[in-house]
Amino acid sequence: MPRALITGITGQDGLYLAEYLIDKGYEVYGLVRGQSNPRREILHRMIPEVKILTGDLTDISSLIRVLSIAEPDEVYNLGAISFVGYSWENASLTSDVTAFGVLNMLEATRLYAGRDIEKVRFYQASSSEMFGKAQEVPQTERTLLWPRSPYGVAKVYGHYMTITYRESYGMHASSGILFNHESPRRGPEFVTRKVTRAVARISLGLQQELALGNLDARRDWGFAGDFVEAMWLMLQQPTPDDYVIATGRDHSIRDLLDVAFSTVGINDWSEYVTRDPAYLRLADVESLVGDSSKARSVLGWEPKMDFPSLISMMVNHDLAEQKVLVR
Ligand code: F7E
Repeated sequence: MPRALITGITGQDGLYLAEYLIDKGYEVYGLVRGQSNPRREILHRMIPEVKILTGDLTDISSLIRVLSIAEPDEVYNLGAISFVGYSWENASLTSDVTAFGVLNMLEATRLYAGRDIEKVRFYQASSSEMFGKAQEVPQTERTLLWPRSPYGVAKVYGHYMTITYRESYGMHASSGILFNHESPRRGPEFVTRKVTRAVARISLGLQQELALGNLDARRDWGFAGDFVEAMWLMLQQPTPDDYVIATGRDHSIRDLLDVAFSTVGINDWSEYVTRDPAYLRLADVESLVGDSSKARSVLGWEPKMDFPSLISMMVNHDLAEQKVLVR
């Protein structure tokens, strides 16, 4: 039975990846941070097969301990402070976790593997936020990185450190440059879930307004459940590499509003949506769209769910969830 260790297992991607690997017959270990973390209980209820280990990406000794218990064949480093908006307010903490946490995980994995460096395969969750002020359209693995937030800068550090470990130590370390990926498990601070939840609540008469920031931003949004498959495929390749994972189609926040509101039969959303400068970013990433040709040809990966289906699915999930809450 192959063994996998996932950091960030209580997040959206960690949950989908754990389910995916368990279905494939893996023994899955998950790193969970902190004392009395309520997510531990939620994870246990959702996926009881996962073996939970306590540790923190900022504490390398805890990572060495966890690796020696899990004895993984594959390490998926998904743990990060991932909300871009928050990263300006907590730039130092974001760097400690999202940047130096990657170095800690790489170094702990290298020490754990010892002389047999090829015995462990490593996946790093890189991000399209690294492209920031995009220097070409669409973005590929060769596009110049130009991050626009402390989060983006931290991800660039992790990305290059992963490449450095691959090139210095011969580690089987790959980076997935994932464009935005969403699902009903997305946190409500991210714009897709914020919108789908608000639309569900507005249609049920539980909320009157939805306050947003930049409506002109464009993103390449895919389904998180599709994207975790690409992570696994990267680690099954004979040689490690970096891959853009994206749908290749971008949409604006206005398009997102169109699809979400029309799912509940509202065609004109202008009377419900207000603008609040509090949600504007100090430097926003205006537009991102990825070219995943390399992943499609080398990994045989392609996204299955399109944007309208994804957003409608999220609205319908939130309608069901909100109905239970008000019952
Ligand atoms: O913002 C605009 C906002 O917070 C998307 C993370 O998973 O994907 C995610 O980062 C856009 C931005 O995601 C609101 O200004 C307008 O332009 O949903 P988001 P993100 O920043 O793209 C990448 C790939 C990651 O790696 C990250 O970890 O939407 N926007 N109004 C708003 N955004 C939010 N959150 N809230 C608003 O009210």
